[in-house]
Amino acid sequence: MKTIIFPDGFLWGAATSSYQIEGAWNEDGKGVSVWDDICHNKKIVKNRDTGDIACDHYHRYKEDVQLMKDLGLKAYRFSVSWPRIFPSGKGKINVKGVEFYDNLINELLANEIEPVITLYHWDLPVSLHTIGGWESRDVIDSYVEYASFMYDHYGDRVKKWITFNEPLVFTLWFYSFGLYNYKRDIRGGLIASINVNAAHAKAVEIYRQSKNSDGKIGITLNLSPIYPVSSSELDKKAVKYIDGRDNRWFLDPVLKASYPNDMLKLFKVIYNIPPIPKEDLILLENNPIDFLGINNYSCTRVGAKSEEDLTHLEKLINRKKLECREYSEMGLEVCSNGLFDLLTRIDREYNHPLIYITENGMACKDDKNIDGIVQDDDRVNYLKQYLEAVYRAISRGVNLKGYFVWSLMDNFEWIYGYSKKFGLIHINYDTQKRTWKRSAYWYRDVIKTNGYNI
Ligand code: IFM
Repeated sequence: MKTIIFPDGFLWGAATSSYQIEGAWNEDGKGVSVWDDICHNKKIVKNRDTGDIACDHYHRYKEDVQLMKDLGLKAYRFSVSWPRIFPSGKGKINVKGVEFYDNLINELLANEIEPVITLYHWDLPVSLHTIGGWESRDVIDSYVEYASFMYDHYGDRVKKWITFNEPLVFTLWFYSFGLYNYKRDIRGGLIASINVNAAHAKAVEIYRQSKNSDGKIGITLNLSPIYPVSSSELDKKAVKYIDGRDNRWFLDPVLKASYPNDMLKLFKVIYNIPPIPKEDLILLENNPIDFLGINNYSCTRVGAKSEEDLTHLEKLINRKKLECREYSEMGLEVCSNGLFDLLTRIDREYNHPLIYITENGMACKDDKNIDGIVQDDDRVNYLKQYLEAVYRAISRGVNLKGYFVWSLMDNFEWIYGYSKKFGLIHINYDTQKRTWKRSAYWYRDVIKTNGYNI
């Protein structure tokens, strides 16, 4: 048995997002978000579930902060619902919505839990979606207006800001399966991703100019280590392209103020994307981040059967399960060494950035309750393995200062509705009763002792 002890001051946290937990979708003047619209009007979400009530966190935030306190969390990462603050995306502010986050932040601070805010975790005000969503440069200005308000109003108490959560997912992936308009539109997704990077850089710029600029600002990317299914040259090329699309396309702008040349060429040939505006690159250059948030759950295995395959990037992902590996309920391979590879690679190739793991966790079956504790041994094993990889990376010199479990509690898992559960805390959606899982007790002890036995 080995004991792992993390460095002093390591930031132990848990994460959630507004649409996934808040509920109160139309209360107190909140505007409609794209996810309200998707859930109400499109037949895409499993069981036609919606986030209308979700975990009812909007009304139960005090009880939830108490849970965090009992867990011993040092930090809580949550996102703000943009349409709760600006119901139409810009212009008139909704005072009640502003008050909700004031109360939440004050409650966290009163319990010595650091609030970490994600400005955007996918719930775009629907009025901005109708003018083109992230494909429209006008949305950048509205986002900057929103961010600016947030820093001015909450920045005296909030000292860690995340501009966006997982741009890869809400641009390239959502557009490529037609989430927003039922039309596969990878080109649109690429244009959206370019605009999001510009919005990110502007949001960093105005943070530095705000009256509360004494905190830290970064972005959260979902990143994956990419492995070839064989050592053939074709498979290695496949790795380069998927790594280019899913990792470098997002890392390079925020850490090198550039876009990867190979991908620019490929995307021009396949999707005829326009050139990156010069002013975007200048903005990115002038506005570096303080930290990189990394969300990681698994690894990606890829391969190509022919040169022709290399121009259809989706075909390169190998979705066949390998018999020797373990998989989560999301069908994702448990691959903690992959996180180690990813962290050491980013450290090496991107000049030793400050990193927080802003999400990591597992969807697993956890419907047994013994003596009042929900049994989720698979999740405990998963977290043990992944935290060990984090520890190894830190020991190798990676500048990693904190870790947030996804998620504090079970919640609305997007197109999977409530069918996938990631929480440390179980939610009974009929009664809204919160019940601790075994993983919650385990994590509480990890935080208390700043480590664990493996
Ligand atoms: O629930 C999501 C979250 O919103 C973004 N990152 C991945 C999580 C689990 O799939």
